[in-house]
Order: sequence, then C-alpha cells, then structure tokens
Amino acid sequence: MAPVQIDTLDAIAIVTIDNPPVNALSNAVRVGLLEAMDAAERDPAVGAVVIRGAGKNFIAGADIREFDQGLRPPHTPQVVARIEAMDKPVVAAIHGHALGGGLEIALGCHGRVAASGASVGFPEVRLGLIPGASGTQRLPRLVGVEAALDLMIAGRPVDAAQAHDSGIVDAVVRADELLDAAIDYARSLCASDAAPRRIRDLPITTVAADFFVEYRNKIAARTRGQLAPDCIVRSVENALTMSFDDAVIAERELFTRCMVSPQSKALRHAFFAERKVTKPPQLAIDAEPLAISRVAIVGAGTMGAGIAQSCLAAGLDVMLQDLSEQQLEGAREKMARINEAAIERGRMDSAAGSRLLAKLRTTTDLGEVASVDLVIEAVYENLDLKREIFAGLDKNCSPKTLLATNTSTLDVDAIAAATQRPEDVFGLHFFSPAHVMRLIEIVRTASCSPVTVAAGVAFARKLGKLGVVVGNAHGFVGNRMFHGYGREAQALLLEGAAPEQIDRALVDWGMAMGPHAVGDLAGLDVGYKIRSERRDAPDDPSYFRIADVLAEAGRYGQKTGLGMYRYAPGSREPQPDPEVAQIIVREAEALGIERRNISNDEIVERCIYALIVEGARVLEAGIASRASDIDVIWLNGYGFPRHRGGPMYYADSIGLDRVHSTVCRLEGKFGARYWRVPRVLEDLAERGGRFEDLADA
Ligand code: 3H9
Repeated sequence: MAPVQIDTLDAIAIVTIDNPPVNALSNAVRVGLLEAMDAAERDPAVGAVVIRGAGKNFIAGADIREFDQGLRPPHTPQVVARIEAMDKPVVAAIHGHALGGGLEIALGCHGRVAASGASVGFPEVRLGLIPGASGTQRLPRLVGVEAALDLMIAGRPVDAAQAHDSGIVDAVVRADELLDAAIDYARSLCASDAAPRRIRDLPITTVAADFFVEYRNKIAARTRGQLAPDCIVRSVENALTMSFDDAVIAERELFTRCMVSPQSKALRHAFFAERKVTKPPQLAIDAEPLAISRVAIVGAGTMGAGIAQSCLAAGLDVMLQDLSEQQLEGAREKMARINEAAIERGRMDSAAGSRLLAKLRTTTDLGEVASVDLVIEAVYENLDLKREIFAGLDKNCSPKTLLATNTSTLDVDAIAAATQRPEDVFGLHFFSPAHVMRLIEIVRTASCSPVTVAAGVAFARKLGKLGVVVGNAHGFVGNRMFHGYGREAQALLLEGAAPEQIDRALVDWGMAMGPHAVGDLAGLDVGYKIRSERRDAPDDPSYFRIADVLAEAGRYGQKTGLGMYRYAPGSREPQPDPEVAQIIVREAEALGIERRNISNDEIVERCIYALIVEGARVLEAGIASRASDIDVIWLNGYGFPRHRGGPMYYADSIGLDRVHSTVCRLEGKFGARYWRVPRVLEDLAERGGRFEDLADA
C-alpha cells in the first residue's frame, strides 16, 4: 500500500501517512505528501486538508536510516514549504509522537490539533543533529526564541498540554475525537475570510543584545564537546538576522554539516544499538516471554530498595523480603527519600509518591515470596549465602517462579546449581542507583532456557530499562572491561600521573567521570574485596597497588571522606590529597618503577585502548553477543561519551588496522601480559573488517 493515502470526506481531503513502524518521513512519504498536496489543491471538491498518521504515531521524524545512504529529493524542507504555501487550509491531527521532521511537517500546517496523549518535540540534538526542515526558524516565531531554544537543546518532547500552553498546538482533544476535531477545525479555517496562518510570516520577538552570549554560557557545561547544540543556537540566531528563506538555506547547511559529522554517526549508532539489544540472538527461537506482574525482592539493602522502587514505578506488585525488620524499615525510608527527591524535581506529585509507597509489601518470611512470577535476590556478595537462599527459594517457590540474582561478580551458574531448576535461574545485574540507572545486564547461564532469557528482556523493558543479555563470566561485560580500564588508570599513577590529571584527561575526552573519582564513589573497599576473592588475579605486585594500599588504610572513598581524594564533610567534591601523592611516590619506589612526565594523550590512549582490547576479548569469548551490545553497556552504565558511540564503535571509527598497530606498539612497550593483541582484532584488522560486522554470538 502507498505510504501516503488521500481520502476525501465532505470537502475535506484526509491525508494519511502509513509507514510502519513509526511513520518516519522516508523518501516515499515525502513524495507522497507532495503529490497529496498537489491533488488536494487541484481538486475543486476539496476545501481543506487534514494530515494525520496511521498506527501509533503522527510522524516520528526523518527516516534516520536514510542519513547513511545520502538523502534523495524531495527533501523535507521542500515538503514543509509546499504544505504551508497551500491556499486551502491544512490542519495536522497529531497523536502519538510528532518528532523532529514530524513536528516540522505539523508546523508547516496552518493549524494543529493534538490528542491528549500526544507528545511533540525536536529530539534531533540527541542524534547530533539540528532540526533541518525549518524547525529552527518556525518554532521561535511560534513560541519565542528562548522557549524554542530550550526545547531544541534539551531534545526532550513535551506532552500535548504543555505544547498547548506554549502555543505549539492550537487545541487538545480526546484521542477518539481527534479526527473529527481536526476536520471541524479545518472547516472553520475554510469558512473564515482570513488567509491561512503561515508561521513563516509571523514576526519574531527580539531578544536582549547579550542574549545569545548568555544562552551559550548557560548550556556550556551540559553540551561540552558537542557540535549540534552550538549549530542550533547559531541557526536560531540567524532567524533574527536573516530573511526567512536565507535562514532556512543556512539551517540546511548546518544540518548537513551535523549529519555527516562523526558525532552524529556515533549517536545514530547508539540509537539503533539500543533498539537492537531488545532483540538478542538468543531469542531467535520463538520464545514467548512469561508475563511478569508480581515480583519479590530478597534483601532490603540499597540495591534491594532501588530495585523495589523501579518495579513499583513500573506498576508491578512488589514484595520486599529481609530477615531484619529494621532493614525493611530502612528500605522504606530510602524509598520515601527517593520519592521526595522526585517530588522536589517536579517529576512526581506527592499523592503519587504516597500511593507508590503504600503499594509496597514487606515481609521477614522467605516463605511469603512463594507465588510471585519473579524473585530477585539482592543480598550482599557472598556465594555461599546466595546458594543457600536459592536452595530455599527453589524448595518454596511455585514451579512457575523465575529466580534471578543481582550479583555483580559471582558465578551465576554456581548459584543456579544450588537449585533443581537451573533453566529458570538467571542474573539481573542492576547498576547503582538501581532506580536511576537504565542499564541491566541480563546474565544467561549455561543452562538457562531461552524462555527465561526472553522473560528477563521483557521485564527490563517493562521497567523502562535497557536489558542487555550477556554471558556468565567474571564481571560479565561491563565490570570485566572496567577492570582493564581501571588497571591502566592505576598503573599510570605509579608511573608518574596524579589522580586528578588522569581524571581530568578522561573527562576532557568525554567520560562522565574520571576512573579515580568513580572508585571513590563506588568505594575502594568494594574493588578490594572483589580482587582479594579472585583466584585468577595476575602475579603482578603493581596491579591495583595504590587502590589496595588505600583500602587497607581504611580510605574507602566518599563514604569515609578519604580515598584517592579527600572530601570536605558533607561534600562530594574530590580534592587532591598530598598524602595520596606521597603514598604513590613511596609505592612506586618500593616497586622500582621510575616515574616520568605523562601526557594527557598517553593517559587517554592507554585507558581507552585497554577498554577496546578487553571488549575484543569479551567478544572473542562470546560473553557479549555483538559489539553494539558492549557499546550500549558502556554508554548507559559507565558514562562513556555518547557522541563517541561506545568503545567498540569508537574502535571501528578509528579503523581496526590503526587500532591494531597501536595495540602492537603498547604490547611492545608494556609487555604481553595485558596488551597481547586479541585474535579477533588481528583477524579483523587484516581483512579490513569492523567489530560491528562480526556475526552475532
Ligand atoms: C529528524 O527528524 C531530522 C529533521 O529535523 C530534518 C529532516 C531533514 N527512523 O523506538 P522503538 C525504528 S531526525 C527510522 O523501539 P517505540 C526503530 O529503529 C529524527 N527508524 O519504538 C525500531 O526499529 P526495529 C528525529 C526508526 O514505540 C522501530 O522503529 N526523530 C525511527 O519504543 C521501533 O522503534 C527521532 O529522533 C526513525 N526516525 O518508540 C525519533 N524511529 O523494530 C526517533 C524509530 O527494526 N524515534 N525507528 O528495531 C523514537 O524516539 C522512538 O522510536 C519513538 C517510538 C518514540 C518514535
């Protein structure tokens, strides 16, 4: 069926865009819209036009896949201009999402009616783009310069009510009345003597002389290193200094510059990678996921409370179990504080907060969790304790209950082996704070069934999180790679770089936090305990030496006020500590390591290449199914800069032949213990391949 259809109903041409799954503005849709406008203009029986979307959305924006193939005319600005130039009134009937180019089409219309559940916005910035079909010119004319900038720079859609308040849409109606309301509106415009209201002709309100300087300052910190936000500001500036038509041409140039930029390519990769994780290869067989609506969480510590909060927020029936009443009360208090913070930020009203907490059931009796769909164990990291709990759960729970562990390091197969149903046991590695972090590693064991994996994936989606299926290996994917990264950050200390230099170099490169600040946040005692329990730790006295010495001295990080840095009481701001500098020099001397000046480039190269090498090993071992899954984990769990696409995409974008020669150089300089070139890297480099091309494991 053609992606754009036109039906005439009592003098109103109803133009329907039907391009599943999201009504993206593909070339065929653009052609279809132009043809529909021509047909409506020509037809004397048509007095006005309504444009609407079939399925779940109005239009979700440009077809992002086309950006890599080169865009073919007609282009969206031309379609928007054609709609606006119509002599007959055109009204957009918006339901679901009107995003990016979709909203630009709606702004080309002479009126906009939205269904109450609809949302509209310009998410282009999240793809490293700017609105490229006159959005940067029309929106400021409609809602004012600052409000338009805020919407485009945040990239976050607004709901129909907010869109109405700001003037983006003219009316909000019930979803089942949308088409009738849009038709009525189109008729009223038709009946009026006034010419159709064209946004391009609206005056633009001027701003103070220093407005743009101040605006750039305001967004500088959160848009650090990104190309698109500055291009958006520039394009809106043009709206005040150029004619409409010239500014639209300039906008298109800025859009194209962004589209071909490495940043946008990386962000588009991240967009599709995050969608791909919802379809892991392990689900290729038709596994119908079990519906999970009742969840029990065993262990009411920080993780347990955060997981319970996420489940409650997703509307699940939640039981929190702990042997200690006091611990349960503590979890309730934690969750109340989480709600208070959400209320303060305007993300929740207080009634909703109380309702949420009232739904939480707690118990000290493990027997009470017997009939839920899923139990998530979140007690502290101790294999014997976890095995004991799983043996008990196995005995008590219904045969239909799935059993998951929130371990971040332990062997999930060993935990599953404590039960008679290892096929129903899997890992759900939530990241901390669990109610905030979007990432979950879904750990499949050797014996867990595809149905169990499918249930884990569906469960993560229900929580609004990104569940990435990973294999069962020490540290799974994320923490295992973090080990390589942290190892280099530690070695660099002994060789002569200060913690603050290392952290600054990596933050400047784009990481959300430096590795040493992360260590202090997570607790140096945590890493110490994990390392001391590992049987396969390398025979290397310098391995995590400084972190170990600090942990042994009780310097655990933020929680003790002293770690790799020092912290003023009540502050989370890391301050360089001369005592740590002395410890580092002393340890380097003891190990016979000669200290030298280390450049920021070397810091970045060694830490990021350690990540890439470890990622390659993870792929080689089949612990991650595909390179893009690793990227999703690092983008969402470890603050890897999104505009660099993730460590494996970053390596692909450098070119694996170059990556290979750098790793060979590092191996030559620092030895093969850590820098041995992974076979997969060697193979791909040899045949000019990319990690992305590897077949799914
Ligand atoms: C733009 O508009 C630039 C203009 O200013 C200038 C033009 C010149 N294109 O997310 P889902 C696929 S830039 C192609 O799971 P949901 C997606 O990959 C664009 N494909 O659904 C997936 O495919 P698969 C600005 C797209 O219901 C399937 O649709 N717009 C596009 O959870 C389902 O996606 C945006 O940035 C697309 N635009 O969420 C909006 N969108 O099944 C991007 C989706 O093969 N899209 N797909 O894995 C979204 O934010 C969400 O998809 C949406 C629906 C909220 C719409």
